[in-house]
Amino acid sequence: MKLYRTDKGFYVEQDGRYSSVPSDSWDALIAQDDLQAYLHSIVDKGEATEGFTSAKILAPIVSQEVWAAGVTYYRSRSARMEESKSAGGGDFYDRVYAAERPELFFKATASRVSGPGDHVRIRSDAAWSVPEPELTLLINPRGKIVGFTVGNDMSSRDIEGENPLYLPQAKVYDRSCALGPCILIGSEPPPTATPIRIEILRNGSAEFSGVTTLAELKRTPSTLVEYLFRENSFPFGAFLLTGTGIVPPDSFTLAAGDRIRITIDPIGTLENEVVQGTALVVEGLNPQRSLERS
Ligand code: DO4
Ligand code: MG
Repeated sequence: MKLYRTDKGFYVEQDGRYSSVPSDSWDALIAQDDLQAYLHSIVDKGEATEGFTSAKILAPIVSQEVWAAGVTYYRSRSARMEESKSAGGGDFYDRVYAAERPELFFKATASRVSGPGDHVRIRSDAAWSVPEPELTLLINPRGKIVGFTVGNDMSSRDIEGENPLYLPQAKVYDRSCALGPCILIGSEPPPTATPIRIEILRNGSAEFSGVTTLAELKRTPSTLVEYLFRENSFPFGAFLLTGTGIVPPDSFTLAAGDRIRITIDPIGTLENEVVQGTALVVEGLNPQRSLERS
């Protein structure tokens, strides 16, 4: 069962049938005690809705904070150790990969998040930018995983590699995160054999493609959530990106115009075009954007 946030309201999909969800508040909807049972009761009514096909799908976020886990795949550990070697940071990544406590960092507020079909941005002061395709958890205010979506943790590798203390600048900026296209409702993650795929198209042809599976994820989603909610409350719930297992070769950097497609089959495909420059900063800060559908 999938939940969509659109410019025409919220829709739930099951077996190809879409039903409208009679709620005005995304925040209240996803905080419901038994979201899954509630949505099932709507789907069971069988009121498939044609409106969905003409609706614009929005990022599935209103007031939630977005956090991310890092170095949860061996590939990420090795890539970070290499990029930060000359800054003396390599050892940190190895240690956090092996440690009991995971790396968790603040990633984005809703105004910095792009939905399906929106632009994502690369920083103008970065020379080495990559997308990071990540299974993303939706956690309700009581710390329970209520669904899953696809996340893109856009990152500036030269900035984070220069000094690990620059991580927030490498990770948090306008449109540095994309989420969507929907929330796959449930508390159990997809099977470990599930592939996470990325394809980056430049001028229409594949510039890079990669695949990993959830079997490579070193930590369980529930352990990551347990650490995130330690000493921290999230009145509107939170998204947690679970880390990347795909890192393009060091010769690769994103360019304006690239199209990034990330697919996690039971959820869907998140596609965004890359832009660089300041014009979108203004659009990204437009408060109307977050009022499109609260
Ligand atoms: O520690 C740097 C960030 C790691 C990260 O974002 C990832 O592994 O996905
Ligand atoms: Mg990441």
